[in-house]
Amino acid sequence: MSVTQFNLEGRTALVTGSSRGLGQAIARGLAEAGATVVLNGMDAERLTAAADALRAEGHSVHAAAFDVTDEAAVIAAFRRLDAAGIEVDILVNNAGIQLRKPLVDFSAEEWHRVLDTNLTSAFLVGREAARRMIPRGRGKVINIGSLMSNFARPTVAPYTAAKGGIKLLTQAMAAEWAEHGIQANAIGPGYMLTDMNQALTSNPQFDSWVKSRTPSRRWGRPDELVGTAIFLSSAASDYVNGQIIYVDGGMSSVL
Ligand code: GCO
Ligand code: CA
Repeated sequence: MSVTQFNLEGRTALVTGSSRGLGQAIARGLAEAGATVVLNGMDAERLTAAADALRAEGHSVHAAAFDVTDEAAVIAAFRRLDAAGIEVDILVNNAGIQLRKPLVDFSAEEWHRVLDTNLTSAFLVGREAARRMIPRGRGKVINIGSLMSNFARPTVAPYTAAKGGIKLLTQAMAAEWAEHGIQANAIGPGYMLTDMNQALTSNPQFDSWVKSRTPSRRWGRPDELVGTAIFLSSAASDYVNGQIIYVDGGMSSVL
């Protein structure tokens, strides 16, 4: 075993929802490990700014603006990557939204929007990536789950259902794709300091709940997901499949 197993030189990683938050941190980390990264987002301006920032740091970056919930857009985006000779060796299904309210107050439209963005997208993008990885006999799929892949709390039911689905979709991907040399795994972030959680970090009660409920007694930083993302993107994890690794300060393991 040598540390070169963690080297991603020559590999291309597509990270969905990577113009900010966890996705941007993961994309930066994979680039620092040597990968060429393909950033994705819906907002072309924000995506260009994120790509320019990574290029300014000396990394090899492509930007692919497409809606991960729109099957035709996903298919077209992969066809554009094919035409540009860009092979996705590593896929990080990170795109996600959060809506918080009592379940009885959710509309069907809001339910579908959360499930489409947080779960169906991993199927749509994963399917296109796997259709190209299978003939190559290798590939890495990393689905971003959550502490909520295994635990629930009030007001985030659609998100929790989607992240639970991500855990088992990851296992289903491993069940079908492992024989083709593909490893599909998940990362379950705990409470991280991201834009999506702004409403929580600025709420003193919630902030003290997270700190009392987390053995590490603090929120996580997005860059603290990078090591696990590099591990799951690299040869170091070639015999790891269908797993979810919680990066949560111990929250999911300790009462
Ligand atoms: C919430 C948060 C959580 C975190 C994270 C925990 O409202 O409880 O949004 O869902 O974002 O997903 O793993
Ligand atoms: Ca390649």
